Amino acid sequence: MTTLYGMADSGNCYKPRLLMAKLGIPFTNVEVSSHTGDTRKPDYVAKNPNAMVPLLELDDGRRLAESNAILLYLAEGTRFLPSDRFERALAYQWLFFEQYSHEPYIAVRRALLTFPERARDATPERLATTLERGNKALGVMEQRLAASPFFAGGYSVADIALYAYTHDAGAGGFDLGAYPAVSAWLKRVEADPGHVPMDWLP
Ligand SMILES: N[C@@H](CCC(=O)N[C@@H](CS)C(=O)NCC(=O)O)C(=O)O
Repeated sequence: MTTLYGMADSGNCYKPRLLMAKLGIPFTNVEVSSHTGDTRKPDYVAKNPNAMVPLLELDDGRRLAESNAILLYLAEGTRFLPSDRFERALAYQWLFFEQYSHEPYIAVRRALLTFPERARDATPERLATTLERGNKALGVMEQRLAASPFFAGGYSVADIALYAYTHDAGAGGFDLGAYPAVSAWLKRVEADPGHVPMDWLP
């Protein structure tokens, strides 16, 4: 059976869990947590030299890292990857945006404020930078979602990737009330059939 190495409270790991739940793909979940240092232990690093979760392991033993690459692999041939060439490129655009302009600020600020082992990194400068850049990312999303119900045509991997940390941005000190189009989109994502919350496990 497919195995997902992941962390329960990681948005990056929630992305493949959410998509596999929606697609009805059975999988075994193996908790490998950075809180306990398990992501850096030799037996796990032998599987993923980048020492991070999520990691998808297929039945035949092949492994795939990077949450958005895993989403694209799982979504192939499904409604979650647009068939139109331009909409598919838009989905890629928003996946890259998520990793470069969103996750490093919105997810990291949440980790700095809520993960005990990250508390020493939560300097005033780091908190200020992540707040400013995270709000910039939310502003970009607000502009897109004021004009379009989803990021790339219909509901797609782009929405899953951006939902993962945006829905819990409040834990990182972001005020989602200032972003009405983003808030309305969160509800649309949650209303899509088969949605499961972040703490869902198979
Ligand atoms: N770009 C990677 C980022 C993954 C990532 O940041 N994973 C964190 C958990 S959310 C991790 O494994 N950290 C390991 C550690 O800090 O030891 C992805 O999208 O999969």
